[in-house]
Amino acid sequence: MYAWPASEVPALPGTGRDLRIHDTATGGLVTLDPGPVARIYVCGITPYDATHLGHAATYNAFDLVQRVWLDTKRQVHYVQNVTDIDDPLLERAERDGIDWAGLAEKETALFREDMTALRMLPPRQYIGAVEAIPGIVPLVERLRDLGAAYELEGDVYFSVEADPHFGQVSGLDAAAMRLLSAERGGDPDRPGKKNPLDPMLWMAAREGEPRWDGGSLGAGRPGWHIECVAIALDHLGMGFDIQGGGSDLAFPHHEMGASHAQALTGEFPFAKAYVHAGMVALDGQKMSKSKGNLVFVSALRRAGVDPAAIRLALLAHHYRADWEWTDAVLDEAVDRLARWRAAVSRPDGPEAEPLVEEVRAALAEDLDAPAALAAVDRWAARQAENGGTDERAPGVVSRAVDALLGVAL
Ligand code: 5CA
Ligand code: ZN
Repeated sequence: MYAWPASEVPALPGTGRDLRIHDTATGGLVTLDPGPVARIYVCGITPYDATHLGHAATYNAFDLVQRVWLDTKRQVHYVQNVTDIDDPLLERAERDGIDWAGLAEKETALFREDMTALRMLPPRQYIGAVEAIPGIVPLVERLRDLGAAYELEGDVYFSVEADPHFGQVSGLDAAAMRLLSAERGGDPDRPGKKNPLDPMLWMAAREGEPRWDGGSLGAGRPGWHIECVAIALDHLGMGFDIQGGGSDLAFPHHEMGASHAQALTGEFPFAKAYVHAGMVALDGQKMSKSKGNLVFVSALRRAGVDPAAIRLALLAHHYRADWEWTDAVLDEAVDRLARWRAAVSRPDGPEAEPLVEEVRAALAEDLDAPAALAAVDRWAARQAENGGTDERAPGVVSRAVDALLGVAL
């Protein structure tokens, strides 16, 4: 699939800082030491509805990761998927009496527009589950040949016991895993499974559902976790720097993905860090397509909200926090954008280099965007109160806000 156009990332004076970031697997901050090309995989949308602010907040976090890396003069190899075949998509298409593939295409197109408007950097590879199927089938066959997968009434399951490191991403106990598995697409109560937690790798064709050639697996469609593993291994290989997504993906999705890959290759780890963004809520509940309590990025844009203000609203919250979207959050972001734009539109101002260093330091320490915003606020306040004499300052600030925060002033 094609992704979306990249906005330019201006180069900044001085040098960027190495990222320290929270890793779910170790439960603490890790200093990543990527090579000249940092590698990141971020789980993409399941395109059965429009992009909401929860999605946007999660993609914003990983966009910041890229911006910190780019500031250290590294290249970034970023891969993202689109789960363009899965149960929720089929269920929504059935409910609305529309074609599942057309629905996926339409919502993916809208996602691209939202990402472009929000100035999110595009992935180098943007891969749909459907187009990944020819690569998924041999992986499932190999897992089966290794004894890490088994058949149950034509479906193929992964055996979680096949990976000695299973459980290390989420650190959850078996009871907690079982509960989450039932909530998040698993089938722990299906009779005949070796372990209730075992996830499906390949689902045999069901009456009336789309199906693909599965070679020796028979016709069917892929499970969810193996989709991301196939795409990540194909483009990034083992031991890439960050596997990213919202905190609802830590278990089972990222846990199972890591185990699939580790069982397939005999190598450890799948990713050096598992990074998870907090959940955005509306009216006290996690924003989710299944609950329908959503604020869509596209709806705000249609209502005339500047995408830069939407982005500032996201940046005002630490990526790991769970937070609530309210009108006040957006109003505050609109005010902040106006203050910043006024501050950089003057011909001179207070010295900018110390501010650039503050923003760099804040982001390098577990992506502390609220601290970065506070630093820019202080510069803008000094500009409003006393002004300054540095003629380069407004330009430097506006380039730094663009390069490091993705906000065009
Ligand atoms: N296609 C899979 C990943 S392979 C999927 O989870 N799709 S999704 O559309 O449900 O979610 C896309 C991303 O947005 C995931 O990283 C998910 O964790 C994140 N996300 C979903 N809801 C929220 C929310 N309310 N707040 C923050 N992030 C969210
Ligand atoms: Zn995924």
